[in-house]
Amino acid sequence: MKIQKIECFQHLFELKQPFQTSYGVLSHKPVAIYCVTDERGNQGFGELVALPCPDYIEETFQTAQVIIKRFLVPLISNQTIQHPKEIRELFRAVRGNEMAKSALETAIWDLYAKRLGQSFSQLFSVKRKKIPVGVSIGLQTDEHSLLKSVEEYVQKGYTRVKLKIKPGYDIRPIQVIRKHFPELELMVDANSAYSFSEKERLTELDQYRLAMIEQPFSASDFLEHCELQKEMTTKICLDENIRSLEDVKLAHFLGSCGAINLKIPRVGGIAEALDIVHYCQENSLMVWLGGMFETGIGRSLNLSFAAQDAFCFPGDISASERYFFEDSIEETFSLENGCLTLPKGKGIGVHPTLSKMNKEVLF
Ligand code: OSB
Ligand code: MG
Repeated sequence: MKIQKIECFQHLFELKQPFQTSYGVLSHKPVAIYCVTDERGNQGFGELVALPCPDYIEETFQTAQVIIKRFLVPLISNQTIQHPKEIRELFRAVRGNEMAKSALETAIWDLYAKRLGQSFSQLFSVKRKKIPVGVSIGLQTDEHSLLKSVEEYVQKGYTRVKLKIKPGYDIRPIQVIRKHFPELELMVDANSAYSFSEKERLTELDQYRLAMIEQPFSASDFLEHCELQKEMTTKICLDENIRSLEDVKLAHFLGSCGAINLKIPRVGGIAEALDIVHYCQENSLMVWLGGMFETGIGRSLNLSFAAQDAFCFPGDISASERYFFEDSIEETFSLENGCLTLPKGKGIGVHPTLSKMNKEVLF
């Protein structure tokens, strides 16, 4: 197929409730949907999920847009490709910037699947029609709102709860949740908020039957995570650290974690994500699918991807109603018995609603 046109559709999505993590509050999320068109007029769509500030990883919404426009688009304009896996090679000259790469790479996978007349489920050899999902809860101001929030999501049917923590907001909230929800599948995510000297706070969490502790230390550290994992039964899960299969191999070799939070955009796209899933399966390393407050385009991809057999732990894939007042697609994904149902159409399987968005033709 030949890449004949690339457009960008932008919109600022307001969150229903501001989301607070150890690094800041998010009340609005700028989103860009990239549309890639081939010589037959087929279109593929990919979502840029980067956040406004460089406080999760280095990339931001704006830096990713510059990288896409100035460096990535010229690498694929007018190119003829046989398979979307070639995109990773074409992009190799650009270092890092995985979320920028993923926005285009996932769009080209969508385009490829549509040309073949296949859904992503077919392309990823997925047999499941629905998958159980979990929810990620931001830092809460007090115990009452924390419990109310957990209660609400449990009642809606979410099968696993992830609580954001930071030093000083960790042991107590977990005690409170455990007291009221002794059987809940519960985990925490620190988004690199801890230093090694604070590791006793983390080892103390070992007694609360948490499914895992996500990313306590810095995003480039493998050694301190390894030290901590040696001292704990609870699995350490790496998120920010993992940008490629190489990172997964290093973490596994050193014993820095017992689980990987895989996000397609954080590893540069579907080709790398598939390699990671394969490696984790071969090496019995737990892998599950994380989220980036996606709108519908990104969410539908996540759903099809997380339905692969390798994923046995509920992903951070919320129902459509959870985050935003509006969406980037016509369809809505609703919770039924703790599960979301996979999209059925070709490629990402949903219909983008781009008419209200700001359009820019990049090529
Ligand atoms: O650390 O997993 C994270 C959202 C944005 C950036 C980083 C993270 C998150 C979440 C929410 O935890 C996941 C989601 O529901 O999309
Ligand atoms: Mg995380």
